Amino acid sequence: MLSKKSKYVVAVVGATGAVGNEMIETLQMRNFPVDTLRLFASERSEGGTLKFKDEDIKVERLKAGVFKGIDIALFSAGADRSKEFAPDAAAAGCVVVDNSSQWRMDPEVPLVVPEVNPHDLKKHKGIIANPNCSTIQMVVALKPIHDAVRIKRIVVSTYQAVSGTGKKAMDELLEQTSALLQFKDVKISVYPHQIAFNCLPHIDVFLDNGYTKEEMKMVHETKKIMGDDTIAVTATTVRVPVFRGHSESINIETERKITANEARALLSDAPGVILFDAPTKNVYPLAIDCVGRDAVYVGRVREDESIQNGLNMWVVSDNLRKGAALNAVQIAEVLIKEI
Ligand code: 25A
Ligand code: L14
Repeated sequence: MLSKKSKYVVAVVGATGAVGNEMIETLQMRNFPVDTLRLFASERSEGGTLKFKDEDIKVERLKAGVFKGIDIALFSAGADRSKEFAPDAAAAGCVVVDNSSQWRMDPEVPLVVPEVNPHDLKKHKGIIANPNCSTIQMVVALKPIHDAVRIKRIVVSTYQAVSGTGKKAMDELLEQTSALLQFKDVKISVYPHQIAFNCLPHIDVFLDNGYTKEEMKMVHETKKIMGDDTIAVTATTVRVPVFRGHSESINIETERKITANEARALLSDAPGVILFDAPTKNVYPLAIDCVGRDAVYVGRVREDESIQNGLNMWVVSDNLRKGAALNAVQIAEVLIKEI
């Protein structure tokens, strides 16, 4: 368990990946009290270095036994590595904040968005799960509305950036776009189809019910984070040719009536939210404007005229930042504040 210190030994597991890199940057930017930073990745990256506060830090290979003496480990090296190494890390006294899908629905593991359910952190037993990127930005925007008028049902469609899949997917979008503009053949490797100039209704694997795993993560994780199993959620998750920043079209049905103006007032005071909603001036959230920013941006707030109590909104955030690295660092910040 974590004990109170002025500075902590922190590890980033999967440090060379898209999310890992962002974690290092976020620790630096937020001035997290780091005593020593340890960086882990696979043998491919062993011996390389990454910068943290002008210091070159060696990348170490992740293997059994490395977590002794580490206070907090931020994991983002995929579910298999989390399954293999997080329990060992926790047993060695290290608190793990895990960005993979491995532990999220485990009843013993808190699934936390600090703006929504920080109290769930108290129950942790060494592993804390960081939710899916699309779910995080959605619950940050919907929590104040749920508290005010209770959300009965959510219908969400996502427009997700390629960086969620990692660096190789960003390279693929760039290479395919460049090839097409030069009238060359495109190479397809990361996704099952061409992503440049296209939209793929397919994120993560397909399940027996016809939904993708990404869609079902949004269903299950939303209920767990909100602490309310009665919210009905249905999702369609779509990959779009955007490098960074997930956009979401969200429709909700609420128990009690809320007007668009009342919803805007709630959202403009909500923690972690920036209301960006002046459509007559062409002001609404855009993925390209959210890159490198912390907030969840909300716009296009409208009453759903097809039902009694309904709203539509457009929600955008940087998937590598609030959707992954920032949320993980914020969890670590709450942890060290509350011991
Ligand atoms: O298993 P999952 O959950 O489905 O996750 C699959 C991938 O999704 C990303 C992450 O990719 C992960 O690998 N991911 C997972 N959760 C995510 C989330 N919540 C998420 N993305 C967004 N949100 P990534 O590229 O972002 O990060 C990969 C990191 O994990 C390290 N890693 C991989 N295997 C490891 C390992 N670390 C320890 N032990 C292992 N066995 C990986 O380090 C990276 O830091 P690396 O050293 O393997 O990668 C260094 C460079 O090599 C490139 N590369 C990746 N795969 C290959 C490769 N090069 C050659 N051949 C390959 N097969 C990478 O581009 C990287 O730059
Ligand atoms: O956190 O965009 O479960 O490919 C897995 C797939 C995050 C993003 C997760 C993607 C994700 C991801």
